[in-house]
Amino acid sequence: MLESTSPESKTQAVINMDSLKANIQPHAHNTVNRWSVDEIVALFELPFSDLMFRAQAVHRANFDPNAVQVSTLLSIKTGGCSEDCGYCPQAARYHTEVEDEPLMKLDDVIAAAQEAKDNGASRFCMGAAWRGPKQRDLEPVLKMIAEVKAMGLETCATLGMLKEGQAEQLKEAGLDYYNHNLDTAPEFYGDVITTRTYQDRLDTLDRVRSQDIHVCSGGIIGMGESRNQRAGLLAQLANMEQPPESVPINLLTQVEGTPLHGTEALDPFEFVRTIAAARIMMPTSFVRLSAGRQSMGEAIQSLCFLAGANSIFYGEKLLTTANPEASEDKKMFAKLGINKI
Ligand code: SAM
Ligand code: DTB
Ligand code: SF4
Repeated sequence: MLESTSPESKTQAVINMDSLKANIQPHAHNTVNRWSVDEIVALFELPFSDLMFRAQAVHRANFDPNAVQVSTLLSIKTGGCSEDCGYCPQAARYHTEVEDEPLMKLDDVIAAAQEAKDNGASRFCMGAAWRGPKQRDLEPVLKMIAEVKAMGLETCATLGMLKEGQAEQLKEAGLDYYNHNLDTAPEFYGDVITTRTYQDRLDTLDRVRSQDIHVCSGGIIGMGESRNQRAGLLAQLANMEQPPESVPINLLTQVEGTPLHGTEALDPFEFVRTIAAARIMMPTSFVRLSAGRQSMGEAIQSLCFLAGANSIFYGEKLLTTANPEASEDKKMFAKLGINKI
């Protein structure tokens, strides 16, 4: 008690703050100064409070700490996908409750976007269960993007791999963000997906970046990967020449019928640590607390916000699985003093 109020200990506290600040300067994003997996694992290994303090300091230096961006997701084309992503209920080859549905009609998409806007979402993200869009699929989606943009919402799409020339068309239609996840570390990737390569994903992100569309890319935690592999995913994202503006960190939502159903559940603190490491490594990116909120409860979600998460998906459904009701999120935000952006 005496110690913590003595002038000497105050000086000590100042010295520690300074050394902490020196430690949290963002890594320069160049070829010489990249995050190594060992450095990232060292972050994960910090005592929990130290890691949270560092993440919060980085967060406060770059963002309003009480503001969270909200996006609403809509599955414009559900199910029947040709790919074999081991976590995904929409893959045709797995026996889940998700049915193959046709592409939604433009008017229905506009109505859903209006509802999202009325509920306070600032971005509307349209997802399709495709390996990638065929030209005949892309054309109606371009119309959806243009209409949603005209409503004053930011637009985002996640349609799978893009071929030469498709990012140009998306840009022309008014697309602000393209979501395409790396999903996991290169070393674990082949255990989860075999129908597309890691390089295919990087190529799509390059096409998006080349058209000045904002990049949204992250991954899934809790698929049975090791801590080193969680660090490996973050290294891939943070070491990009230009890291993604938006980094979704999904907790695996286990769906019956998918190969990853039954995977041992991840300790929630490890998920919070992943968010904190992402925040420290990508100081100016939005880190999105994505899938998995439904199973987390408010206490773990609050730790995620403290760790630097500053974006969520808002609305009762993600693509095919449940998300907390918007009314519940409103109550949670009010309790925590969080403002939506
Ligand atoms: N089909 C497109 C693609 O894969 O690029 C776009 C939609 S896909 C569903 C978008 C992302 O959702 C996946 O890359 C994955 O990271 C995430 N996702 C899918 N199923 C999930 C699950 N069960 N739990 C957590 N995240 C999931
Ligand atoms: C992302 O990283 N997470 C969202 C969004 N991008 C497209 C999707 C989560 C999907 C969860 C499983 C489902 O609802 O089907
Ligand atoms: Fe298809 Fe996307 Fe699901 Fe993979 S994640 S199976 S590509 S919908």
